[in-house]
Amino acid sequence: MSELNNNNILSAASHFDIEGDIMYIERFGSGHINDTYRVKTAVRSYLFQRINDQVFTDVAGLMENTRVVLHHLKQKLAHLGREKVEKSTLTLIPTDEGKWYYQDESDCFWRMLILLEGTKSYDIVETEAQAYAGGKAFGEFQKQLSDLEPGKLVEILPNFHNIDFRMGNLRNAIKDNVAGRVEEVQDILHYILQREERMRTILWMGNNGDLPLRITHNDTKFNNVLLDEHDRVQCVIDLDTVMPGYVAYDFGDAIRTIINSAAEDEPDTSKIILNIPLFRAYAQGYMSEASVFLTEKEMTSLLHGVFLLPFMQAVRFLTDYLNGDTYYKIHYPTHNLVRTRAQLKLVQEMELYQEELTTILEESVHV
Ligand code: NDG
Repeated sequence: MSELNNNNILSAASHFDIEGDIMYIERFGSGHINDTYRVKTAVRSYLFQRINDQVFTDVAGLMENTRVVLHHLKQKLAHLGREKVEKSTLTLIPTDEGKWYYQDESDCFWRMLILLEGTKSYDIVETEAQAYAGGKAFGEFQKQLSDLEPGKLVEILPNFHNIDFRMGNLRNAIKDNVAGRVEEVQDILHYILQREERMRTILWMGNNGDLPLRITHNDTKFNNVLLDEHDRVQCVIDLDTVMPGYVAYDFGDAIRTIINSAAEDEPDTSKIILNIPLFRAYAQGYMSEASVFLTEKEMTSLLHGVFLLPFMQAVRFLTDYLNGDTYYKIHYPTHNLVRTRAQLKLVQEMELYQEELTTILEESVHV
């Protein structure tokens, strides 16, 4: 996507029905896909985003999904009153033509949301209370959407968590070798291929009819939960990938960030160790909401998700590295390689603690 200057951003922002004159606009957040800004007016703050239309090629479908999901969530919470609803769910601001996104002259796509003041998000979880809150937030999110017909949403990124699809992309990247980097990653490829078969369990269970398709979030990094000043859940954010999926994907992706004592892209892999108490706290928080709707087989699938998601994330980072870094935003040339190694270290650690993780999950179902 093209570089933006302040005039482009300001001019796009002026097409939305916001309250008050714009005082300033600044970069915001640490997302890898969209460009995000905070727009401050004399009245309040807004979150303003340029949607990455190379990733989300169907922007109209994406925004319609968001609208349907938000409408459903807001209806579920309506009994709590308007103020609470606005604090606990995202609110889209329409354009002055009454649309949910604006397409500018350079074909950039923009959307505006209310920025929830006084909230915090964490890239690394610090306390068990936060981990529990995160589990509860995503469990509740799935529960609230469990009566929304999956067919009401477009599968906005088809095969998003399908490991066969991701391995296929990796194989294509190896074959094309556009950046000439295949030779230097032989050890990693070997490690990945050794584990490929085992990582197909969820896909296999799903294809067998053992797992119901539900509406899932599909990007349950811990920093996609906003907490209030007392570390209570306030709102689940980043609804771009909400679509039909299996609950184990959400569980595994959350654990990927919760259990890791270091950042997703920690270059020193010796710092990547598992924080087991945080795993237990997340699992308990999740089960406190989800145990009422999960089937037995879904419960057994959760552990497979815990292994699969860091593995799949490594496959995706590595694929992007081999393709010359065209998907994720990177901050230095080997960033995707460093991210790959960090995710695989997590898989390795999880393998060491598999028995403990299994026991904790079994126990948290019965708390
Ligand atoms: C982005 C990705 C998400 C991935 C994460 C890694 C999309 C749309 O980065 O899948 O897990 O930090 O690809 N989102 O949020």
